[in-house]
Amino acid sequence: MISLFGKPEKVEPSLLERLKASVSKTKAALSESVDNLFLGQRKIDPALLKHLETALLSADLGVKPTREILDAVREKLDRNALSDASQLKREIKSHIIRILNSNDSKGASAAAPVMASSTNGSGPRVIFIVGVNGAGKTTSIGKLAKRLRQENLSVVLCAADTFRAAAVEQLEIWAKRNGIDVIKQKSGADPAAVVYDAMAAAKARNADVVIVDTAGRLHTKSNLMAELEKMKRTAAKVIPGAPHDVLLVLDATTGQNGLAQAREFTSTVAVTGIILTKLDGTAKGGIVVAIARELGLPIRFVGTGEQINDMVPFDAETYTNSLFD
Ligand SMILES: Nc1nc2c(ncn2[C@@H]2O[C@H](COP(=O)(O)OP(=O)(O)O)[C@@H](O)[C@H]2O)c(=O)[nH]1
Ligand SMILES: [Mg+2]
Repeated sequence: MISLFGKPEKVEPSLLERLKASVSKTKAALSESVDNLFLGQRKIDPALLKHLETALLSADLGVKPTREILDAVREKLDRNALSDASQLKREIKSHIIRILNSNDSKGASAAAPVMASSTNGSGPRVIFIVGVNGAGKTTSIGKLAKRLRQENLSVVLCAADTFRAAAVEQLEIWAKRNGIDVIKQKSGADPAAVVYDAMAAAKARNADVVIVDTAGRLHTKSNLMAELEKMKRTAAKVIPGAPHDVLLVLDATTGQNGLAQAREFTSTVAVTGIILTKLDGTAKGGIVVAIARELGLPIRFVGTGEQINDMVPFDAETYTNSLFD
């Protein structure tokens, strides 16, 4: 069974280690500060709650989730249901998991077609990768292709970021690592024309999946969005129903700024899921909570480094546990 877009049944131990390492900074900022709150047997009082609020906000959980968590904590306190750090942590954890899981139903609908794609002859599954420059789109495509290849799926890459010559070359490097092909044109070509070629090639070859790399020039926002629309229409003409997924790549180190960018994208393109990159470089891993809460989109994968295996399927419990345990 292809677990690519589904809930991972079990995150492999090696991946779990990688995830743990990548959230270590966030963990230090969050979990340890919760522990510190209780040093010297402090009681849970308003001052302590203020410190907790600061810890949650500085891990970038966002204002709304932080307020919700604090409200829940206060409510339990009023009922004398919380007395020590471990109970407080458990309460925070269960809230975070609830927020992270609240978009799962949306995830489920995206999961099924991936699994069907290789068997029911409905044509290749088309995945668009969108996001601003430098977010990690091309790198994530390389990692995603690796996962798909491990599932024995045939993959075609589409170099629709035609704006920079280097972008095509970079995609080709990842293709080579995966032993797969890139459909490309000259730099400066119409991205929709490249999409057309890639769809036709994937169909002719009976490929299972096509992953489309796109440009991310946010400063020409209306052009970019018009360009994306055109690419989507073109894809659908060749492969009905395409794109089946539009994954928005977000750089975790940009924190709340990244969230603002994400809103720009989601307001114009029908994004179906998030790949959150560079979790390894930030103490602001709480951004996953803000994303789930604010965007209402499932997080599919998190990037934990620059190498081909440095991507972990996202799972709320695993993620939250690695933050606190
Ligand atoms: N540490 C780390 N670096 C990453 C990750 N994902 C991407 N990068 C780096 O981010 C930079 C930009 O990535 P790229 O894929 O070119 O972004 P694009 O412009 O969106 O296609 C590169 O130097 C990547 O190696 C990640 O999960 N962790
Ligand atoms: Mg790129």
